[in-house]
Amino acid sequence: MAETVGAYVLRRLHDNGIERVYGYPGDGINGILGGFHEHGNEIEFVQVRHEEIAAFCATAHAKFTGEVGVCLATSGPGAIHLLNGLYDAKLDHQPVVAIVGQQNTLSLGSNYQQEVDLTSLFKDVASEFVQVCAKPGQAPHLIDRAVKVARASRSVTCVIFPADVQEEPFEEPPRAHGTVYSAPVGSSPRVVPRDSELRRAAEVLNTGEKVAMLIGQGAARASDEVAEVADILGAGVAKALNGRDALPDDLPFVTGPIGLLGSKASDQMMAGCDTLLMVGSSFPYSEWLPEPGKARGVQIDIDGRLVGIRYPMEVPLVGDSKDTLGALIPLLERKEDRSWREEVEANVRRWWEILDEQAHVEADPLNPQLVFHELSSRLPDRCILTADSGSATNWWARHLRLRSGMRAALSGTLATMCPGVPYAFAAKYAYPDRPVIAAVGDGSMQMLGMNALIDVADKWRRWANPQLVVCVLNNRDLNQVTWEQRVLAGDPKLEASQVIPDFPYARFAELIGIKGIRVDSPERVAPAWDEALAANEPVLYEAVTDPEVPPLPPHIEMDQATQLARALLHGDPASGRVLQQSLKGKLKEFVTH
Ligand SMILES: Cc1ncc(C[n+]2csc(CCOP(=O)(O)OP(=O)(O)O)c2C)c(N)n1
Ligand SMILES: [Mg+2]
Repeated sequence: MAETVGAYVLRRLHDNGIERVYGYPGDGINGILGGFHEHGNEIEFVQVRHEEIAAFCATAHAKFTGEVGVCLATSGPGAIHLLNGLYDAKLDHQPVVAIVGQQNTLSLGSNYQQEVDLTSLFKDVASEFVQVCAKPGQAPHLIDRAVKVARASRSVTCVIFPADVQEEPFEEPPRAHGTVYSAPVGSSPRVVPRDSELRRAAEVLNTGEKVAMLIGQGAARASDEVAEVADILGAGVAKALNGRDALPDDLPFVTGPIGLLGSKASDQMMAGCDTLLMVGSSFPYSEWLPEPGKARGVQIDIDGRLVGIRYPMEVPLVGDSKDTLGALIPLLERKEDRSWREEVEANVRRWWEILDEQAHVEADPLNPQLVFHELSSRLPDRCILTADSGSATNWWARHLRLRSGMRAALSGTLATMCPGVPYAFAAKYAYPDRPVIAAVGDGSMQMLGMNALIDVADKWRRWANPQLVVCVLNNRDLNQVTWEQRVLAGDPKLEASQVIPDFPYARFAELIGIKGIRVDSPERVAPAWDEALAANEPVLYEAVTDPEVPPLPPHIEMDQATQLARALLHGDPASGRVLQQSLKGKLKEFVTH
């Protein structure tokens, strides 16, 4: 029997190096699913609870492996469910291919059931490439290009397969005018700027006396070069959240995260520097960078579209971060005056002390910072960390001291809720031997995390090392937004929108067959981590935390303090406790004016 287009699609994906597809079935993709009977040994179908989980998994695969992630969904509702996860990939510049079904070609345009204009729907998220396969002979080049474009432009691409085309016999395109032949090949070129540009950059960096570096995910392959450049220039290094595993936190000159969720040491470095070297980052919040005009700037990015769009850079260098830094190093002069570096390192030491103090402030029943503080010293070697979006992201960003060889990811730019557990699940598929730890809010857990936990409970026996801990902060609140209402908008907490139902997360875990641990007193935090990290099965670590511990930015402007005061005076239901907690938390460390 001739091979169908559906089976061919899988064969061609495999020829392009794809080994795994995350997805959910539907009759709009039955032709492709049928192909797994033939190609299931070369390319694995991983079924998850929700198409959004599939898209997050494909994104996480790309983030952790650097390879293209693939997700598969049916026409109409299935395709629509993928979108949020795909936008996460798009905004964080990850290569992801979405394969989606469509109704039969003969029904299209008739207002048919589940007929959605998928090309229009995907046009924005897959802005680099979205195409419909109308004839079998198109399948080779559409699959090849979807993978090539995703890889080369680090973006999301989409191929739409009408159900009837999937069932047709596959035929190579005829050798005729108007047809094309493609190959599943790609190349990763060495991209370095011209010598003259490198010399200009070196002049700026050699002239500066107080150099600050900011690195992002683009520096991930360049840790050694980043550390060497920082040493030569006597610089400190701050990290955007997407680049938090690009350099370990136990180096004395690493100031840690930057921005609202950042460290005071990063803030002090950005405020005091005279030169900024940004590597592989498009950290969006420019108010946390030096004042425009106050520092001379050099930026390295692989994508010419992304240089000089956050800070008025003097020398943009378009190139691979590792190769470009490598080419720059011989041109740099070692700074003999180390006083700036010493100042940065002193601020870093002080910041870790502040975090330690913050973590030990009493709260009711638990200070969420203590949960991360105790985890930090226990992080297993080579672990993979994932975070969701919420107040936990603050503590995850600040308190966890990553060591060399560890990995970390979150939804950096879309900052969507829900990727925490799906990312952890996909990390286990990519690296079944490595311990994985996810940090998730109770709101995200209720929104999608619990569904993804069902996938964990279903699949963990396939992993060589079953260590996967999902830490849920049970604060019965959409806490990050509650604090944004107070501090940014000056409004009291709106209970109707902020309070969420209490739920027994640890018991839920037990119910679906994995270990659950509930922690609601400070003495239990550390022993519970020991127990969770020693378990030979996935664990849900439920921490019952206090929503009134403020996730404050590293410095608070006067107007933010005024907004908070306004919120508290205007009937915030927790005003007494908020004040008490803020004062206990040595608010003064954070106030600048
Ligand atoms: C899909 C989505 N919806 C809404 C938001 C806005 N938002 C950001 S953080 C947050 C609260 C998350 O609550 P939870 O998961 O309980 O974490 P917490 O802040 O309480 O630690 C919300 C609603 C978002 N980022 N993504
Ligand atoms: Mg919450």
